[in-house]
Amino acid sequence: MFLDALADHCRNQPDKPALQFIGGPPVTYGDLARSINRSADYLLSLGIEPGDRVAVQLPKCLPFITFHLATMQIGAIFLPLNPAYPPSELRYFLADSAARLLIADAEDQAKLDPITAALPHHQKTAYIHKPGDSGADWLLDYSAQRDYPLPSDPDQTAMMLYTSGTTSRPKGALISHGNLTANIRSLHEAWGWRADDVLLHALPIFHVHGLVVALHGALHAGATAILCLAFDAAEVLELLASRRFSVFMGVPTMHRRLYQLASGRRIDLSHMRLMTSGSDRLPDDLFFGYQETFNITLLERYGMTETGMNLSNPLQGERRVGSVGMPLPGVSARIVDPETEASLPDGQVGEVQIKGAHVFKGYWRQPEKTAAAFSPDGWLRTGDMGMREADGYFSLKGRAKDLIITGGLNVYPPEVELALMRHPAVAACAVIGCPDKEWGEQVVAVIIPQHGARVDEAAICAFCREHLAAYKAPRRVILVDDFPRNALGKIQKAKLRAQFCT
Ligand code: MCA
Repeated sequence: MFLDALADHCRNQPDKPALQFIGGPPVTYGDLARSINRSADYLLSLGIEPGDRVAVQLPKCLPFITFHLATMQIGAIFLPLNPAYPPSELRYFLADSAARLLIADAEDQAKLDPITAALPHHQKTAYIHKPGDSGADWLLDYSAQRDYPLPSDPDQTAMMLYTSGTTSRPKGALISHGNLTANIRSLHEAWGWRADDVLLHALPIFHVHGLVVALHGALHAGATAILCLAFDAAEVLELLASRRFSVFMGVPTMHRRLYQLASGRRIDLSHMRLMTSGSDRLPDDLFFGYQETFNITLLERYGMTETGMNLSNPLQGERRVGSVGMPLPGVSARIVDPETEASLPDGQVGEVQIKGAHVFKGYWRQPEKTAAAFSPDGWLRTGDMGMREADGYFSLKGRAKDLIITGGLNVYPPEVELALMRHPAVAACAVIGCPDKEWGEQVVAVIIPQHGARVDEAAICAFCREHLAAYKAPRRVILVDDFPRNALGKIQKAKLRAQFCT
């Protein structure tokens, strides 16, 4: 499994750099093994047991990575949390997951203590001082020597990742060791990961993209990952041009910024073995702009939290503009009629459904939602619309679900609408995504104010930021007297988009 491959690299190449944060010292595979063992020893000293949830809300730093790997190593369930979550969202994730332990930045103690004090399952918050500087120095008292048996049951849950829902609060998607391993093996084969690869890692690590696809990818190959603390386009472009790297993964907003920064200059990046784009559709102009400016063809792929990666353009062969490629090794994909779930012929648009050993186990304590996620014959309903061409390439054609993707992050309108409805001046609202060149889409709130209420648009946006992570908050507020509705009284969002997304 993935952890076995990592353990082999730690044994066989202990002096090779596994990771290095920009500006920090290299962390060899031997160092990484010691840090993971110390972290595991610490977790066990607290009585953390297999199946317990260990939540981590830290910036991008070494302790995040070592606690991630150590949690999975002892059979517990790793729950990463975006540092941008405001207290109300955090409270929900910690309560719903019944996490026993939270590992967090000491700077957030005043915010976190009142939340965790009220949670019955919460045992402890381990605060790390300056997590970006100190590494895990405070763990020096714990043993780095003990060898912990690695989980051997592929069905054992390794990670829990919250995904929002179209009709409900976020759900914890349970990803097993077997899921992670199946997906990383597929990617290894399809993308030709090599031990001499050097990954430039500029993604956040609290999502599947940055944590699993990028970081696990490099570690599984015994390669080296160089990590930027945050995405700074100028820094990343300079590093990419330095010829020290072979792999880079980004979302379209990142690629857009790199492309715009080049502003017409030709910068040769053809030495890069692999540059991928995902988490949102890659616009055609960016695909061609990259070829022209950087002399490289981006490889677009398609995945989701519940599965990791599903489809990919080929490493060798045609990387087709507007296409997310073909199923990865071990992955099956089909296009079905969204009503009848009958398979559709090539060239027709329907829902994309996925099967394979990488597909998640289900949602945490939500058997009905888990059942609803699958067709009667066991295919995962992605909620994405797509089409298969006769030669096997798939392309995405919109969404069956009410979802906005901004900067590669999913925002579910009902979640924003719920927050808006808590504002006393809002009588009714509808949240839509409007196309945006930089972000892909922009969150826009269309509001009917309470009778006689004065609505301050800036205050509405600020109110949302108190209750939601900032990227979910509306960028624009539009006031209306009424909504277009269908015969059943349902708001017609397509009409709102046609009217207001100009
Ligand atoms: C930051 N802001 C955003 C977003 N990110 N607004 C909308 N959408 C966003 N995604 C806002 C901040 O709140 C802030 O607003 C302002 O933009 C600048 O914030 P900053 O932190 O400086 O932004 P940034 O560092 O420039 O971040 C942009 C980014 C980042 C680098 C594109 O969003 C990012 O790393 N996106 C990648 C997300 C990702 O990894 N997705 C994978 C999900 P203000 O100034 O008003 O406060 S996994 C997935 O989707 C599946 C599995 C898959 O297929 O990969």
